[in-house]
Amino acid sequence: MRIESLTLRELRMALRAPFETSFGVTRERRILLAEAVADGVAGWGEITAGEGPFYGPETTETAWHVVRDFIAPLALGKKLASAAELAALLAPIRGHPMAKAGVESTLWDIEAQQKGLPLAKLLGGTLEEIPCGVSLGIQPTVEGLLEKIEKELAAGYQRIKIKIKPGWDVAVVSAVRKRFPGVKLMVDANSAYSLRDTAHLQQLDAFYLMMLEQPLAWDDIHEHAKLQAQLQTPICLDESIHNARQARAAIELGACQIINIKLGRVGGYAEARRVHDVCREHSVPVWCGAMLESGVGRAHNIALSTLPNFLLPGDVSASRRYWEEDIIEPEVEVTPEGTIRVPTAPGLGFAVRRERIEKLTVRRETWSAS
Ligand code: OSB
Ligand code: MG
Repeated sequence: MRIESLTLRELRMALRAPFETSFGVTRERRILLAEAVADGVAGWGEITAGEGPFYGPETTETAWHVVRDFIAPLALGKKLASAAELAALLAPIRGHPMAKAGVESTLWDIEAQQKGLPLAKLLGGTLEEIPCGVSLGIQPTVEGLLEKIEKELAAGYQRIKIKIKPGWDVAVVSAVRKRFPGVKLMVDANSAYSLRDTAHLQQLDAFYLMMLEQPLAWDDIHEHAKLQAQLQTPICLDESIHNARQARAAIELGACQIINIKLGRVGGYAEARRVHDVCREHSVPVWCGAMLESGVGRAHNIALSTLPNFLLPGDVSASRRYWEEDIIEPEVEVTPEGTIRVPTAPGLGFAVRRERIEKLTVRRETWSAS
């Protein structure tokens, strides 16, 4: 495939409800969509960088800069045998995995369309339905959180993840456990704690959680190993894992027992599959994390979640939990059993609603091969 053009768009999309984590509150997303054209076929991807550098170092603005000034010049006009080859072309760029992944994923969509395959099949996915959980932000009150959980369970979701931070942790988890003793439950700290909190975090062991996600620093592996040695609850790493090498280090050091894979955080499908494979070799289960994506990123998350070692319910859930109206058709829906059926049409398997995208676009730039 020869990459003829690349278009980047910024859309403003208001969330139906604010989403609060230990690092801040999000009310409106600045969604970045990448559209590439290769051999006359258009493919879509989403750059999942946040509005600010609070989950990871990338932002909407850094991603725009890196795509315009470095990724587009390296990719345009290049002839590739497959989408999997793009990562090597982009390797001279250090970091900026979300910017790279957003562009890389457009080529996987194109290759899947060219081969007449659903993206999941092109990736080597085996699941026809993926198990779904929800991620619930920090709420104004415990009672409000319990009501939200009740509603998500009634919708069928298979596991509940709650965001925690100092002051919203042990007592909240205790209340949730009391009300929902049998539910698959986990917590995500988004790096809100330090090793000094070890005794405090040990209290979570009483609630038989599936896992504690990213308790310590966003760039740490070593201290997570020290904490895991003193904790019964399995640690899951999110922020700290950017590639297969780091995944191997974390597993071999005993820093985690589970890994959350996000397409953006690891720089695209090529690396996501390598992280997946390293985990599988070590019998470490993975699940698909999410970043409040629009339908485009959501569709990619569904495809990724079909790989065989995605053994735990992920954070990929229905469009309507986030948006009044999504930008794909059909919207992502969840079955009463708490699963998403993987589309069987070639490529992403969802149609991109161009007229709606145009309406929401606040900035657009196109670069073409000469
Ligand atoms: O840590 O998984 C996270 C959202 C933004 C940034 C980081 C995270 C999250 C979520 C939300 O947990 C997952 C979702 O529902 O999209
Ligand atoms: Mg997380």
